[in-house]
Amino acid sequence: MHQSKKDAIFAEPLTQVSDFVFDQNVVEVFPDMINRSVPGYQSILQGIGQLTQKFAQPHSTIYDLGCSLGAATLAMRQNLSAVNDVRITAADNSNAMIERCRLHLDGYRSDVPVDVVCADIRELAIANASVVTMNFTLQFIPQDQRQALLQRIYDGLKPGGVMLLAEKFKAADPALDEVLVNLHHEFKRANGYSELEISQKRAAIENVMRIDTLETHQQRLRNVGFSAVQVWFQCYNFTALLAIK
Ligand code: GEK
Repeated sequence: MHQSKKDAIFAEPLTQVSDFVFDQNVVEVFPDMINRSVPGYQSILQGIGQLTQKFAQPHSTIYDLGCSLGAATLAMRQNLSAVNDVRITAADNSNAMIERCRLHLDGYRSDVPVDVVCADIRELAIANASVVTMNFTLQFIPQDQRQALLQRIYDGLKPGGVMLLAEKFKAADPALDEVLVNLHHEFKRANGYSELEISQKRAAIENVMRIDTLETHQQRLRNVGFSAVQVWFQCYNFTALLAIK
């Protein structure tokens, strides 16, 4: 990973906080932002690599949907070298992210081909897949479109294939949710974010990132056909699930 600049996007008071967008300013600080904001991010990437090694099938395609700078693609690619005739499609609809992602992946050697595409994942064809990763991306898809997207992923997976889904979630009980939210804010404070940064980021993200309960995620995965659904990681209100076809 290139040395990332420090995220100070919300450090100064803003008269009006606009909706969050994945633009060039965010690209410049993205690795620092996600590492200081998402508890367990590195552990989740490591687990994605391990699970990819277990579930990748020869002659199949591996997908990284909402790839940003390609961190999950890299984690998967490092664990794929021994799998025969496999390729990765990494997709994101932010052009700024995709351009930097290409540069970033070029910085590492691998025999596994990667197609980096600028596309809306709601329109991307998914076929012959053995692993589909959505690492903190479904939360940016409108809630009423999530099931249709998951259905297309399920339909595009081969039998025995896996979907790796990581999301911020909310606890069904409001009092317990507050406990988790506070733990997360303490995590951000401990990583150097100020109260102002935490509250302005929250205002910027609330219209673009809608979070579901864990139960909603699990039910939706079952609704589209996944028979085996399992949480494999959780830290505060951040979780990673695997769902096997
Ligand atoms: C990581 N997975 O580092 N189509 C394609 N991309 C989208 C869409 C869409 N409809 N909506 C949002 N995105 C990465 C981190 S970040 C998570 C993923 C975060 C993209 C968006 O442009 C951004 O790059 C990514 O989803 C979400 O493992 O910033 O919290």
